[in-house]
Amino acid sequence: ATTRYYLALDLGAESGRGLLGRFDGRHLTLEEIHRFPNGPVRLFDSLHWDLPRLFDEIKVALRKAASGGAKPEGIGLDTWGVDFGLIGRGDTILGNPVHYRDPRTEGMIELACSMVPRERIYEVTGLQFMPINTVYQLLAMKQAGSPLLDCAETMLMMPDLLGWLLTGRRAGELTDASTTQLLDARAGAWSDELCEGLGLPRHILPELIAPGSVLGTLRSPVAEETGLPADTPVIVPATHDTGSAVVAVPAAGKGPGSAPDWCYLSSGTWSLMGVEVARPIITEATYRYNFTNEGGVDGTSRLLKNIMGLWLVQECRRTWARSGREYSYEDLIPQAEAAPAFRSLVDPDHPSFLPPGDMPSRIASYCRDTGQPVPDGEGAFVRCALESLALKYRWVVERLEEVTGTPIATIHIVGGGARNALLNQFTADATGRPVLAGPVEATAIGNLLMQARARGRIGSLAELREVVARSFPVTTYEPSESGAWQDAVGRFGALVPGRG
Ligand code: LFR
Repeated sequence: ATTRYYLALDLGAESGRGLLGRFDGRHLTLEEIHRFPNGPVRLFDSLHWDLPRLFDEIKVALRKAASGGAKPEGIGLDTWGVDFGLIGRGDTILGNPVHYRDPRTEGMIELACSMVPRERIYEVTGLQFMPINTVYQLLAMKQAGSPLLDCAETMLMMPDLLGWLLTGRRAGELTDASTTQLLDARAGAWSDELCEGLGLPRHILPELIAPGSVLGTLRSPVAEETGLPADTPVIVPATHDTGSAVVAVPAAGKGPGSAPDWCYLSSGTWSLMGVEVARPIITEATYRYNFTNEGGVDGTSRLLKNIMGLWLVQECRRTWARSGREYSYEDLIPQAEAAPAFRSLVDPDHPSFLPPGDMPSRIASYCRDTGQPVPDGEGAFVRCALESLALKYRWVVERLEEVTGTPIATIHIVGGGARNALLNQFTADATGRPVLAGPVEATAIGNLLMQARARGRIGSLAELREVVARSFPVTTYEPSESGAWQDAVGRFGALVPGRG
């Protein structure tokens, strides 16, 4: 069989990678050809992404692909959601994209809901209310009288922005557009009603294109600089990383519209937990639980919830490192295992945990405020974070079942977090369901296989998932010790506010 090559550029909040995929029609193999760190850059009081450097790293990945001799028949980009850049006249980049953890969005949900009723915003978009959503970032710019908003011609989400730098074409890929909370979830089109109601410039929102489309080919300066042929197509996968990750869940044989008796948990900086459904589910209950409906491939929807995820641990590690205590996960996990069980629990999604900064002291204040002992020592903090995440997963699974009316038999954990065996076991134990962990590289795999599909090498989403199941191993964690978690489930439930 002919082997074909694809290049995935997968950018996360902590790091970015270039992965070369080799696909022989049945199996996919991966080779990481480039990796680089990512993170916020503080300028005065705001947090930015370093767009020029990110684009430069992408070009390094392209160059490495070219010098390796493989001629990819596609290049695809995916990144985290909600963040964007603005483009002005003459292809001027208007500032560096602002990081979603920047405090500018404080109070913006409340402001938006005073202009358009909260229920109406949800009814149209089906999106969970989170301060990080694009719509609140735009509203913050408008409130601040940002001169950039006045001269913007086009707003492009991060993957679209990088795709524009590669190809020169301005377009908005649908899955990432769905993270803005400006998209009409059912129509799959920008909501004129919300733009008007919130006073946001409708004209800067780009033409929308579906995942699996060809964005364009490389601009000739990019081709020359990197050594890749100028006719190399840039294909949009699900450019929202979570969308790509869910594409690559190895639920063999299950395609869109089939009963969601499995759920996914895409585990990276965030934990995104939910089910794939044939159309958005926007009900009183999903509103109350603040569940989101994000756009997927082939018209599917991801009914899910954002859970703060391993960010809690990442930010603890950064805090400790600042005081000279550098720990790897390999150091921390055994300490967490040795720490006493169920001593202190937190709701991982408490708003105080969202911004960057000293995480241990925020966890400590949460424990104090809720009458629990403050964790003593690194292991105890990590144990608290992992147990609390597992308990939140259970909370979400139960509500997903309630909303869809379908029992969830298994939990597929994909992404870097699937490496965390302790958290996987906690999740199986807390939820009483088997956990299938892997692949770790789901996002890049979904990106690569959507490119292969766009080139006609794979048929349906179900077939694509069979390729994943065939190509990458999965580790099963059976639930045990479920009894030990019962008391913690009750204590945890009391910490989660009604809206969740
Ligand atoms: C995961 C993710 C989530 C999104 C968050 C912020 O990487 O894309 O889906 O809610 O990052 O963009």
